Amino acid sequence: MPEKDKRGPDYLRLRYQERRQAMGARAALIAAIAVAVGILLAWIQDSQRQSLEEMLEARDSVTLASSTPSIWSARNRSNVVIQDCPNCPELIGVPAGRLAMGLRYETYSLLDIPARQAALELPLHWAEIEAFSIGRSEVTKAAFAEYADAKGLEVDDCDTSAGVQTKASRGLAGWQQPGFQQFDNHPVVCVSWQEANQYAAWLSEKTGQSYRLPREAEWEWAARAGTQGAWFWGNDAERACGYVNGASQSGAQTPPQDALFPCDDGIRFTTDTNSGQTNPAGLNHMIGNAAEWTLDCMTTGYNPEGTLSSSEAQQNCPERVVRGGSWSDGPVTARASSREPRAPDYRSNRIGFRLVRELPPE
Ligand SMILES: [Ca+2]
Repeated sequence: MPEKDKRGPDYLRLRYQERRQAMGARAALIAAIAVAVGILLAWIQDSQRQSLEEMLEARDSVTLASSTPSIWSARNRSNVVIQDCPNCPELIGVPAGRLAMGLRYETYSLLDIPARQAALELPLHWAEIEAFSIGRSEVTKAAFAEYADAKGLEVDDCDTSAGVQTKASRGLAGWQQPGFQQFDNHPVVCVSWQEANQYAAWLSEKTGQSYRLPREAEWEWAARAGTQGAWFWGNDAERACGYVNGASQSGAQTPPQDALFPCDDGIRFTTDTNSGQTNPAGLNHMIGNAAEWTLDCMTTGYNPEGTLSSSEAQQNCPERVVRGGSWSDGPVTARASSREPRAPDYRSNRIGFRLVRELPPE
């Protein structure tokens, strides 16, 4: 039989109170540490945001004073459109120049861009651009089909989680069936970075010309075409539906990646690559419709000395840069300076591409 506790109820009550006090003190200490950590994190975030804002403001004054929109005026722009074969891109010449590349303070504050996303688009820096020519539209489904037929390329694993009514899926969907209805003049989507490059190589061989994906700086130079706003028509998101096939009110049933444009374009998925208003360079759908692969390797921010990465970095590159946003993106993603990192073998029904040809039209 166990021996009875002789210390009595008072002793036990005392022990109990002591234990409760000790637990209370420990809880108070943990709470104090949590508050201190919270304050520290908030301070770090605040100082990061502050330095981001200082960087943006300092650079903006340089940019806006030095912009040269006149080379993009209709008077100075070449109206020559060239096409090397029936399904080849219709090419428009883009002048050489100096691009202030990256996020402007006005855009950052207007759209309340998350700090982590903004950091990818900074610092604002100068990029020297040589003349080139670029497809006035995204590569179409019909153009890609010619290549896919020639190479026997089949439907393959494509991320159709954007905008499809059924559950998010990956599997049998591919460029032929991206999860929504498309016509021949729509942009091809569900094409990986590798496949886009292979298409460019095939087209180069076929035409004897030099086709490739745009460098990221070339893409932004052509998309901005001398403009400084979030979009080529300015900073007014309500006017977006006259200019961009992004996620607008008619796409409200689909889960967008960010807030919808505050207007209705009546288009839910992709649309005719030659439709809509062109930008001052004469290009269609640089923003929206299909988001577009570029040649470059993603970096966490820009090298302020220039944007060209070393060839070594380009070869061992885990993620390439996608630009312009798509039919399923709202104002935070579908704009001139936003950057999206994607693995080179990734396929999505949001992402297609357009090509450049290295020499401008004569
Ligand atoms: Ca596009």
